[in-house]
Amino acid sequence: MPYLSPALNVMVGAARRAGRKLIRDFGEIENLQISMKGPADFVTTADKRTEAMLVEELQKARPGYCFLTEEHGAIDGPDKSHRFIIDPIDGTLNFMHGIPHFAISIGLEREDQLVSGVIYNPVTDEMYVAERGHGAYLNDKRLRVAARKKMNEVVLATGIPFLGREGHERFQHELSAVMGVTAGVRRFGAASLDLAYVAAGRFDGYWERGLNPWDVAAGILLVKEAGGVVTDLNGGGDALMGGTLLAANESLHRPILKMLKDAARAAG
Ligand code: 2AM
Ligand code: CA
Repeated sequence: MPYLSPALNVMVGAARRAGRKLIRDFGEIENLQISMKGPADFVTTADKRTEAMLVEELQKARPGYCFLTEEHGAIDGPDKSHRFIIDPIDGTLNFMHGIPHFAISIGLEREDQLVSGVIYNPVTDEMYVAERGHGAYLNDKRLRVAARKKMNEVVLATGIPFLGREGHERFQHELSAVMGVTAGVRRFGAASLDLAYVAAGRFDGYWERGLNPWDVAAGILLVKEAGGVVTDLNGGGDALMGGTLLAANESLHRPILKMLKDAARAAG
């Protein structure tokens, strides 16, 4: 059984409740695909409402904590030593298209250190939790990153720079370098779940640029507590706020980092 600190317990409860509502919203989405207007406005509303539910419940249980959320940005509180980092729907584009691969992500920082994390996929009812120093779990199962060492056996996840983002050419260089030596690359569209899958040993690694702290806060802790290594794409410790990230097991992290750096350099 996972160790749930009182705060993590509150986070799990909030994610479950918000997840139940999100499942009903997701059912509606399927009906909206065929309408001319599409589900965009509905999704925006669902996103905002989910975030409001989470913030309200967490605020009630932990009055005074600060927040950093996708919809509101920073919400200041008197207790500066604690901060919840929330993504109400990570994988919004999937959600909007009726693709059942999205999650609620909640991280908690104490004194600027990630201490608790929850990633919940309400469709599959997969609840990923991690508590600093107490390991990472998927439901009741303890997680460990994959042990694979041979590059030709690994499956890496990534994110493709989307509409309006720079770096398409650099990404293509990175992708062809990785494609040439690995067993395969996956792009599922929800950063939090990519990290959860690394923690679960499903993916051997994951890299992406253009990330926000709420996409990755809980996932960084999950991977680390599952024995993995997480850095930014310079190899430094700024994966949470720096916008770039590489997660992998201890043996693969360094060679993958080098490969990506070389490819990015070649792209100019
Ligand atoms: P979001 O769904 O919460 O916005 C991975 O590519 C990450 O980028 C996702 O976790 C996703 O988080 C974010 N993202 C933001 N805009 C996106 C877009 N237009 N397409 C794909 N991902 C997007
Ligand atoms: Ca997100």
